[in-house]
Formats: sequence, structure tokens, C-alpha cells
Amino acid sequence: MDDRHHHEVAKWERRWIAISGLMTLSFVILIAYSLATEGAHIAQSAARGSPDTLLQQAMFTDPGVRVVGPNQLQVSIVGQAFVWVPETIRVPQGAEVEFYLTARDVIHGWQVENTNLNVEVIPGEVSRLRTSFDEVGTYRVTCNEYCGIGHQNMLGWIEVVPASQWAADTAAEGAAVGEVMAEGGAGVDGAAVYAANCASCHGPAGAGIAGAFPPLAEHAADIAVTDGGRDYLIDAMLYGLMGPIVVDGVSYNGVMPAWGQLADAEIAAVIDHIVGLGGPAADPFTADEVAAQRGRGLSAADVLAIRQQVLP
Ligand code: HEC
Ligand SMILES: [Cu+2]
Repeated sequence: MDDRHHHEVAKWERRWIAISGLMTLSFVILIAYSLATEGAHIAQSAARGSPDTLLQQAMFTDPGVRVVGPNQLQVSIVGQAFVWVPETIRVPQGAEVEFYLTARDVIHGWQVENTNLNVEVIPGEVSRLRTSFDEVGTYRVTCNEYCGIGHQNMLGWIEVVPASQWAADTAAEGAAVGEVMAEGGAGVDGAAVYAANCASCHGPAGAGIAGAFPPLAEHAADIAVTDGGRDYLIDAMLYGLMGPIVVDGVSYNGVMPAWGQLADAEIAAVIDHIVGLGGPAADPFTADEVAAQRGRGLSAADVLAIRQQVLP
């Protein structure tokens, strides 16, 4: 073998090793720079378990902002296709905020734009992240892990307001911070039931997704004022709905899960909520009306047959 060839090859190998070494070094410098200027925001795993058990924790049955100490907040967020619950979070400038995030269905990515806050949100795991926001403003939150057909709609907002304004707003809202929802009875917040159980498919404002999930805004109210429509809406909640339907000229052939596990008052409240999303006014639904439809043992296909009679 000719020694010259050996030298030639060795020379190029040294050059490439130097180039890759420089690349590694520049990556390390970039990381060090961002740690120095933006601080480290590395999410820790706070809990692991079955997704259902985690979601039953008070923090997640009622996600949102809680005051845990002077200038200290705890914020819990549930990611689900295709919404962050709650969608908007308001925090005071400079407060210590501890985020707790988990997912209801598939993996989502919680990314706060123009910051280095970026957490993989995993079903069966609670991620914890501590931070504070020094500048007043509104940050958009996106989902950066593809999670299905409505992924691009999965947006949220963090509003950072001056501490004085935050104190005034939360005093005005009273119950909105801390204990949010009264148990059962007329105190049930239909909007919260909707956000927690329905928004993932029908959208936060009930607009639906054409061809996949029917709209409820301006549609549930039409059903409610149709003969037999009230009982049909309750049946659809209690027993689900399956099979081909047409809403506003668009065909759907999906499965709507049954919601019988919700309390009567919650079902009444969530129907009031969707009826209130637009369209004709209807009388409020009552827990008694819901109770009267329980125990009929209908299947989702039976509910479709009822729909065909009510909405021919
Ligand atoms: C997993 C997705 C999903 C969730 C969550 C969901 N729905 Fe549905 N919903 C559907 C689908 C799909 C249909 C249409 C079923 C079909 O094609 O037969 C539907 C149909 C309906 C209908 C009937 C509309 C009509 O024209 O007859 C109502 C009312 C409704 N949903 C309300 C709700 C409410 C209230 C909640 C929360 C308690 C909820 N949905 C949660 C998927 C969902
Ligand atoms: Cu997502």
C-alpha cells in the first residue's frame, strides 16, 4: 500500500472530526447561552399512574389557577384532543407559577410561544414546571405534537397582567380562583362540564369539525325546541349516539360516547350550556327531567332511531 493514500485519507478524517467537534461545541455554547439568559425550564415528572386515576385528582377534575401562597400560584392544565383546559390562564406578573400538566387521551406538546416553556404532556403522567413571567402580555400556547385531525386548533393563552390588576380581577370573580365548582344542584357550572367532557370533540365554542363532530352551537337549541327534542338530547347524553346523521347538510357517521356517569344536574347543566351557544331560547333543563330518562337501557343505536323520529 502506498503511504501517500494513507496520509490523504487521514487528513480528511481529521478535518471531519474537527468539523463535527466544532458543531458539538457550538450546540453546547447555544445551550449554555440559553440557560444563562432564559433560565432552565425543564419539566419534572410529578406523578405517574393510570390516566383515569390522575384525572380524578381534584387539581384535574377542576383544572385552573389556584393561589397556594403569597405570590405563589399553582396552575393545572389538561391537554386533550383538541383543547387545553382551561384555554385561558391569567397570572400576575412576577408571581411564582407552578404548572401541572397531564393529558386525557394522547400525547400533546404544551409550548408557550416566545418562551422556552415546552412540555411533553403525556397521559398517565403529571409534568411539573416552575416559572414566572416577568413581562405583561399575552402568550399563545400551541400543541407541538400532532394529536389528530383538529391538532392545529389546539390553542391556549396565558395572560400576564400587572399584580394589582390581577388582585382586583380575582377579587371581582370571587369563586373563579380557588374553589371553582359547587357540587351538584343548581350550582353546577355547565360551561365547566362542557370544557372538561365535550370541547375535545365539539370544539370549545361548539363549532364542531365538519364531517367528524357535529356542531352544537345554533343546533342543540333547534333540537331543544323541536317536539320530543328535549328527551332526545337527554337520551343522547345518557346513552350516546351512533350511526349516520346529517347536520346542516353535512354527513356524520361517528360514535358519541354515553355520558351516564355524569350526575343528573351536570347533564342538565351541560345541555343548558350547549343550548345557550346560539339559536332559539329553551326552558332550562332540570335534573328531574334527566332522572326520568335514566334506566331505560337504550343503546346508542336506539338513540339514533329516536333521533330519526324527532328530526326526520
Ligand atoms: C369523543 C368525541 C365526542 C365527545 C367527547 C362528545 N361528543 Fe357529542 N358527538 C360526537 C359525535 C361523533 C356525534 C355524532 C354521532 C353520529 O355521527 O351519530 C355527537 C353528537 C352529539 C349530539 C347530537 C347532535 C345531533 O344532531 O343529534 C349532541 C347533542 C352532542 N353530541 C353533545 C355532546 C355533549 C354535551 C358532550 C359532552 C358531555 C359531547 N357531545 C361529547 C362526538 C363526541
Ligand atoms: Cu394536541
